[in-house]
Amino acid sequence: MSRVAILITALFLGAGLAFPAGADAGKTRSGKAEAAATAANDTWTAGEVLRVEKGKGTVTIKHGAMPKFDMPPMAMPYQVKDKAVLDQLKPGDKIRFDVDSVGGQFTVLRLEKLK
Ligand SMILES: [Cu+2]
Repeated sequence: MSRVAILITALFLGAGLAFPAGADAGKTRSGKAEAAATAANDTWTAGEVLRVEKGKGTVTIKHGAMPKFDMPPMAMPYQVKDKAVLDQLKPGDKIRFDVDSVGGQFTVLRLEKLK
């Protein structure tokens, strides 16, 4: 799942760079607008739960690239805004999640399990 997302992102970036400004300006503009809209609307990142620490209120997630924060694929612990979510997670769960910086800490705002 995460590899597919990375591949799609790479394709968008590649397509944006492949068209030089000039002769095909119209095509370039629409292509870039489309890529930008996709990036802006889709802030979900695919990942897998590695560890749940209710005491700390964190979940450690192995995740794909997160363009929003210039994050490469990695595994790291995240704070969770809604601690009740931690009760529904276990290591190995495939998820998608959305992160924002809250008080200087990367915090999971939304999280969904994938089947
Ligand atoms: Cu990360």
